[in-house]
Amino acid sequence: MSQIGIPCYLMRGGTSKGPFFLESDLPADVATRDRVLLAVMGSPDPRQIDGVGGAHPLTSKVGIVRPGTTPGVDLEFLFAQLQPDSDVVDTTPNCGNMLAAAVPFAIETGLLKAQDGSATFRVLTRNTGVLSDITVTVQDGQMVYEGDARIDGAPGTASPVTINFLDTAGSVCGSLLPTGNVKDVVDGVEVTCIDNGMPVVVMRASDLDRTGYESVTDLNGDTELKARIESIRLKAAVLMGLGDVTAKNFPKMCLVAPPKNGGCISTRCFIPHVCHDAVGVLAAVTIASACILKGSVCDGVAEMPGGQRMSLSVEHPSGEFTIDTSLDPNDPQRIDQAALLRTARLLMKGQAMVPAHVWPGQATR
Ligand code: NQM
Repeated sequence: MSQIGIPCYLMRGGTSKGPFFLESDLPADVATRDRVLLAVMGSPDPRQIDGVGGAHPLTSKVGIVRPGTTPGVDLEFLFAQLQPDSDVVDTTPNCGNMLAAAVPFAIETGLLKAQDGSATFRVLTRNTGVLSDITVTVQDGQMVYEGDARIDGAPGTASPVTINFLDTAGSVCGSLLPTGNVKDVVDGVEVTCIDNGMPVVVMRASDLDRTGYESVTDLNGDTELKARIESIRLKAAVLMGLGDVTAKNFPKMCLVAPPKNGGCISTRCFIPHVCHDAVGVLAAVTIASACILKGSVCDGVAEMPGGQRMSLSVEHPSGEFTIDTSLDPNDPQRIDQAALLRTARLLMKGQAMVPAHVWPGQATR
């Protein structure tokens, strides 16, 4: 007694993981829903010891799914970013990694039905209105998880989940270059403020007296660098029209350096206060977009293959992330479609238990 059980599927999506819920299983009232999500994850607490969160931003994520509500949309996904040590539930940014688990979750729960073979669904990310076509493999009506696809940042191989993003420019900020400039100077550092699915402030690592090849551990311990980056972030966000982002999870802050392993650029991304072990999906799409723009801080740093369709490999601390881009024929400096490979897996299913007081009026079990 005195606990409420909520149907819940723990999913890995790309290089993130977290609980997934049907929207209809959560409180309709947003304030109550957020209290429930905080209780599920065990936030705020740096170890999230009283919840299922993994004490890291990449494992403090929640997926909320419902059927499509407009013609042509099969599924709707809402992403919630929580943090180990804060009580904020942020549904303003996208997450392409958690998105990779949305269709597998929907097949698991019977929300989507598919013929055997390769199945593609159109998914709306409600956080920003971004549409994507997501392809998975189905056998005997069940999601196939085993396969040969490999993504850096997740061990082993699995069945591919391909995501084709259709319209990412200005997802949160309203335009690709929200300051109106391809380059700005903040705190004496040249930056490119850009949003092609994720608001990102791109900076040359060398302009901050770093190589851009430092380890995640070294960067997370570099308090002087983190303080400079946070100062730039707060000011750049105002220029980007995002206002006071003290409690927001964007813009992400990305240090770039010339590629080292045959890719187009090397990255170290702060999300925004912890260095990512890899790189976010839409952050990578956005950084790749900055590489395409003449005059951005990536110009002269990135090594670009050229052509109207480019495979851009974004190097990160645990490998690389390839994005197959197709450029807008009317503006060859813009990506109009970005396709990429992820994998996902159902890790556990059952009920998430929360103390009864966080959801007043709901029956306990
Ligand atoms: O940029 C981390 C992740 C992400 C977000 C973050 C993401 C994206 O790796 O689309 O996937 O930037 O906080 O899951």
